[in-house]
Amino acid sequence: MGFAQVGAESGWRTANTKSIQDSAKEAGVTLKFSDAQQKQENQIKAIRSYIQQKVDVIAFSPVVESGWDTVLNEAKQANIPVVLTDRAVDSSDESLYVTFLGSDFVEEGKKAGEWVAKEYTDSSDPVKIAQIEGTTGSAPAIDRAEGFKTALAGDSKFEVVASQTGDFTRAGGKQVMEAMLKSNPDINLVYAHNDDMGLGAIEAMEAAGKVPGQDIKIVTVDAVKDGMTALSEGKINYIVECSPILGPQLMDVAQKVKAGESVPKRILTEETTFTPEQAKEALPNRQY
Ligand code: GYE
Repeated sequence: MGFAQVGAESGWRTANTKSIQDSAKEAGVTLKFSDAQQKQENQIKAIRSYIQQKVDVIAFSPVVESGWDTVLNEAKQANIPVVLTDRAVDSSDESLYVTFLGSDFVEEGKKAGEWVAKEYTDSSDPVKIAQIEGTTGSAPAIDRAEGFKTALAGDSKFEVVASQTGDFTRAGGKQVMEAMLKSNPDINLVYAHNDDMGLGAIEAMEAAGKVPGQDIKIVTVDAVKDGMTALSEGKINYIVECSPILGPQLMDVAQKVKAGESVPKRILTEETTFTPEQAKEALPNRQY
């Protein structure tokens, strides 16, 4: 298997890489692995080299949604099946990949928005929201924004006053939050598209003398260890889980595809949500 990973931008990604590498070993799959450092051109290069090496299966997590048709057609011409892992492409030609394995990001955004709606259900005051987006053009950034918006659309007291990308990194989240605190010092809530950006935002809030989780509420997506720890301490108020443990399912799918068996076109990951209390309970047994 040739696997073209996005990068090492977050705790989620590190856990995802480990899951893929460990499961390949366990399943006896020879893994060629590349890290694209969040650049599409690097992923395209890696995929082309896997085609040249005639691997049995190519799997990758597309850094952005668009611009894949050419290279995926090259894989198709070479008869190498492609498994989309974690993130989707926006291609209309579904014959370019055998399956898409990963989370429903729209649903995750909705869960975050539904929590916000519930949290402020008794208040009629305006709620000023700052959104820290994931990598521009990536499936999780697009879908998590959409789901969140949908969940809050019915109530005009919710207002997204600022929305900027933090590229899914802690440094990015911090930088964006610093700027937002200057332009919108009266925000009530931050919705960050992943834990790492939420953790960066916490640093910026504390440096500005605000108490994260109290002065400004925070909801994030992922539920990696550092995020769950901040949640258990009350610095984050709610986390929507997105599981990075895709390795075992990926190896299973790859082996079936190689054996000529059919697989479902969409394989969904099961996920939950966490309050601070639930984070405290879950943390001791959390593997990532
Ligand atoms: O939420 C974020 C990572 O694609 C689901 O990418 C993944 C996202 C995840 O950098 O932490």
